[in-house]
Amino acid sequence: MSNRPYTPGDEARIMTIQRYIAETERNHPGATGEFSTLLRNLALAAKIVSREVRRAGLVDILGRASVTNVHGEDVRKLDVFANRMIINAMESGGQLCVMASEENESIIPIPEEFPCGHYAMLFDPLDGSSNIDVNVTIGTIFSIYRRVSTECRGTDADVVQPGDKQIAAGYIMYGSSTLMVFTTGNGVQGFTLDPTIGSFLLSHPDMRIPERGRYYSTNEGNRQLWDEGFRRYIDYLQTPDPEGSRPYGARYVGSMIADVHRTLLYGGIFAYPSDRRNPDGKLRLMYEANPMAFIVEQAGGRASDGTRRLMEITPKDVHQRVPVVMGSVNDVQEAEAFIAGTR
Ligand code: AHM
Ligand code: MG
Repeated sequence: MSNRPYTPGDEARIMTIQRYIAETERNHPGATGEFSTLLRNLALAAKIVSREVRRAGLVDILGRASVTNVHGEDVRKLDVFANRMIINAMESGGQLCVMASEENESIIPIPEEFPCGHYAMLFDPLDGSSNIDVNVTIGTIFSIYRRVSTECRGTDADVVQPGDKQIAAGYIMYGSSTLMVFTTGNGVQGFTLDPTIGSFLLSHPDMRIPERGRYYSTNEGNRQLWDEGFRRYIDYLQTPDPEGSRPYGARYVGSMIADVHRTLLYGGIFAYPSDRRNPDGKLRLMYEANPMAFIVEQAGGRASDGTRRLMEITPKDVHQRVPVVMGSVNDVQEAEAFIAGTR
């Protein structure tokens, strides 16, 4: 899609997410449609969560004005609410065998009353918890695998697979607009929700990350807790060079989706390294790091834990944490060199 202004007749070229999924499926002879239905259900779940996120502030005002304050609890617990809505939207579709969520300690089996399918889904219903109540961008992250167990209702093995085995991943960002960005291993597509017609429209086709950027994104409040190598790397980015390619600008929202999305579009680096307080990092491998790594790699970038490719890590636990360094290839390689002490 070009950036030229709208001209009459453009409607014919509009690519909705439904049409995109259907056309992609047509290019896969033998596809049963199960996976396409799963993606369509996800888009629907995204719309429902988006509606609730958009209404949250309003509901809060109404809630405070009312004596009973019936909605107040929902607003404060918007992440729990989003979790419930995604489970509701996905469990009855018949495509999933099991789910896992940041909000649930154990795996989420598909209830007996619904058919079970060939896929497993992990998700973080509303990432960026510190930003939920202050009207700053938050989002949903998802990751989809093929079932590997022989159990129709799935087991832990289905949701604890290496990131390399993902067959789809993406995020829905509730920012100035609602955007759904995903990959099925064939590039990265971004769709913006047009609230007037209730459809996701292709707005960011074939997203590519620049090979190098001008921004770094990390929580510098942790500086004194960082390892020497990463501290030296950030010092390096802040040091002016004669060519003017440094210092880099600092950008940090504190919502991984927003920070990685900006990094995808402008290039640069997003990092949540290990530190003295979080020796394994803060972010979760299975439903935060791996899906975002899949997106970043599919856009031509690089995603590691500082020393090895995130998607090659053999996971042990659905909630395990991992250090994260992702973004433009050249920037991430440079960070890895500082972390390894070779620069
Ligand atoms: P959450 O799952 O509790 O929302 O935590 C994950 C979030 C990420 O979105 C973000 O990158 C990071 O935590 C920010 O952490 P910090 O506040 O320590 O900078
Ligand atoms: Mg999270």
